[in-house]
Amino acid sequence: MRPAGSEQQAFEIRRLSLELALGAGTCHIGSSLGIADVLAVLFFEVMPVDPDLPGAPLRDTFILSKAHAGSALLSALALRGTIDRAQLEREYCRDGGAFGGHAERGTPGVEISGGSLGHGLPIAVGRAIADRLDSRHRRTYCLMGDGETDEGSVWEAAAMAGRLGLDRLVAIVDANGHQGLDRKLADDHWERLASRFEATSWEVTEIDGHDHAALRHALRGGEGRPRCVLAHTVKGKGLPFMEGRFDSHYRSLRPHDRERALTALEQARVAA
Ligand SMILES: Cc1ncc(C[n+]2csc(CCOP(=O)(O)OP(=O)(O)O)c2C)c(N)n1
Ligand SMILES: [Mg+2]
Repeated sequence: MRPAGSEQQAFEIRRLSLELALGAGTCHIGSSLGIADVLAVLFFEVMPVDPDLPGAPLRDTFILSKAHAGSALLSALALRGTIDRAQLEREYCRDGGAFGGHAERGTPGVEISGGSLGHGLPIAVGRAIADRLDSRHRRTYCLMGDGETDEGSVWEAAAMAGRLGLDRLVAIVDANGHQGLDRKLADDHWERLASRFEATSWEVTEIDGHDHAALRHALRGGEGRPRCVLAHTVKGKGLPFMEGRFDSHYRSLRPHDRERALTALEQARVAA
């Protein structure tokens, strides 16, 4: 069956991320493919972006803390019309181009210059506090890697958000069990991670991060407390020869990989 709605957009995010990786010969492709469903539901259903007013003050805010997956965010923004797709395809990771491998502030729709992990949540908490003080009723979403939650700054920010009951803040943890090139998390990691958020007064919901109905429901936010969405994903999702593999983290795709990769992506979609 042909996917529709946000499922179709997730496929398009994957395909464009792949095109960017092929064009540039570089990219954290596994990390980008894994979060395509989260971004599709956020950008096309939960948190619409006005293409004419990318910086409008009343829209919800999305912060990609794991900025090495920037190609997925840039793809979502291009598909949403916030940035120019042709320019993105031409200039992504090219000398003198407007778009680097990590998403950077200055690009419409990109809120922070990331790269150094552990900074997105503290910034998101600051945003949520400012919104509360200024009576702005928008949500702030922050997407982090599971490995990233090893950073102490994440927990300082989480403790403050919990204490202040920032209920318009939603942290999404991309729970793929991979932390870069060679570490897989222990089986009881998720229980311990959830307990840690709960201990700082967050509401935690654990879902399949590729299930759009579950994402739709979870991403609408919590009541009275900040919400953490533990979204279980597969690194490299959508490209069977990359799924769950460590080397999908930073894999250079070359022009001769093009047909195999795009065909595999299409076939995996038809099979889903
Ligand atoms: C503070 C910091 N330490 C190390 C790195 C190098 N680094 C880039 S991606 C990555 C893996 C992070 O794992 P995770 O957050 O789970 O993201 P995933 O690889 O699963 O997308 C690391 C260690 C970094 N960018 N920032
Ligand atoms: Mg990870």
